Amino acid sequence: MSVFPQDFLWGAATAAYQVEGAHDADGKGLSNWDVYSHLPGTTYMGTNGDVAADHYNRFKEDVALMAELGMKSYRFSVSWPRIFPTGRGEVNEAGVKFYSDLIDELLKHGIEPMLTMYHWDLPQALQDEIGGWESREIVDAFEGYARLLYERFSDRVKLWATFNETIVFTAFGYLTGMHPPGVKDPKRAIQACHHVFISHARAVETFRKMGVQGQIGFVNVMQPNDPISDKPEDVKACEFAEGCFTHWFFDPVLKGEYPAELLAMSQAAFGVPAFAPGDAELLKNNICDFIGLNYYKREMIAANLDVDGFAMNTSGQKGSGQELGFKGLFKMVRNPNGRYTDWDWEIYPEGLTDAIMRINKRYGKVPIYITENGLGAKDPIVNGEVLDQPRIDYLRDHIQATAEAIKLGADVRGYYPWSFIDLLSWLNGYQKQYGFVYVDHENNLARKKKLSFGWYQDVIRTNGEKL
Ligand code: BGP
Repeated sequence: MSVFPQDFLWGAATAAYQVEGAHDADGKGLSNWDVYSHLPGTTYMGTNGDVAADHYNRFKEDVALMAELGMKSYRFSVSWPRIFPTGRGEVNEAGVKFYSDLIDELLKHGIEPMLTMYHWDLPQALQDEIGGWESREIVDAFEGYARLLYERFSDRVKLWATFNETIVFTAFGYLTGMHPPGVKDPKRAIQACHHVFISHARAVETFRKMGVQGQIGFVNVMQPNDPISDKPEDVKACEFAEGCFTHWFFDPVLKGEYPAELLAMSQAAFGVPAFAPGDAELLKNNICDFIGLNYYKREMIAANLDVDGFAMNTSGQKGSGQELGFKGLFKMVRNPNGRYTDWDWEIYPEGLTDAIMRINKRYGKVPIYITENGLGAKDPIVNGEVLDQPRIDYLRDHIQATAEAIKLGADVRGYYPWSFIDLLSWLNGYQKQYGFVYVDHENNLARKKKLSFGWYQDVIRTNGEKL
């Protein structure tokens, strides 16, 4: 007997900027990524999502492949500037039609849509006109966008997520400067992040006021932090890292408040987050229905008196990453006994069981969807076949880790590997692949099923019994 419930949602995920292409088609406005990726030196070898996997034009072919794979659900994101070219005001009906057609096509094949409203592609006009996430005005703009999505799609979409990985687009966007708008300032990062939580809460409030039938959640990445040794200074550094990376991002949406100690520290050090009247109540009254959990790796943490900086391996040359850290607080260090990908991400399936159970412990039995999990690799091609056995091994071990958590009592309702099809990796170009479907960039973006495609087909068909 499978430990996965009968109605478990076996799916796969993508995001608009990474898969759609057609960046200026049919009235779409520019996003922050359309602009940023064209600035010299921002992405791996200058790669961008102008064309990506051309999913915008080939979505019917892609949905047919999803159906062949047996997917029960598909997680995708909506590009805000496709709907509102300048972020608010006039609606671009052609953009609405694209997602409406996509949703119809999915439902025609019995595939349940899971819609993410914001997977990092902000209308550039909102950046230019109001200052993006740093501005309080963004809350109204986001609520207007959310409302339009509910009006047009809630007759067919039942699973909604507001934001994808707030830690990444706020910390990379405003703290390390690696994502748009390329700012490096903790104070600005923390306030931008606060506006995301408030926008989320407002979108949840509107969802409920409008009586939308469905569930609304928030997607966070979680990399469980473990201390590199049992020395008290490493354990303490690790607790602090877990607070910053995990509690800061889960507490506001699952408890309706920030972790008190960290909040006090942040306000003392930087004067932020600054609350507007009503913010605390808004957070408290709009706890979300589920959490989307993205899991790729864990982080080993050590006390840190020396490292100050953030330089990632974006080339896929194993070992080229540097130690990352915040001086005086903690650093992320390599596990001498760990297995690593070519991008220096630790492969640690037990960490997924751990991540799920840490959520359970802190927040109770909240419904969880694993909204991303996967192996980024340069897949071997032998006689024209894409033999991605390492991906199969990775996913199998992580599905088992999910089963473990279910056995321990967690309410896990779905599993969406990243990604359905090969697509753009934000900072790592097209050579870091994750998909079940290969996209041939030398041959007009032709689709080809990888070895993992047939394997995942069996997993879904047997409800996770045949791994
Ligand atoms: C998550 C993002 C995805 C995806 C994935 C893989 O953080 O939500 O959009 O990109 O990570 O990351 P990468 O492409 O950097 O390997």
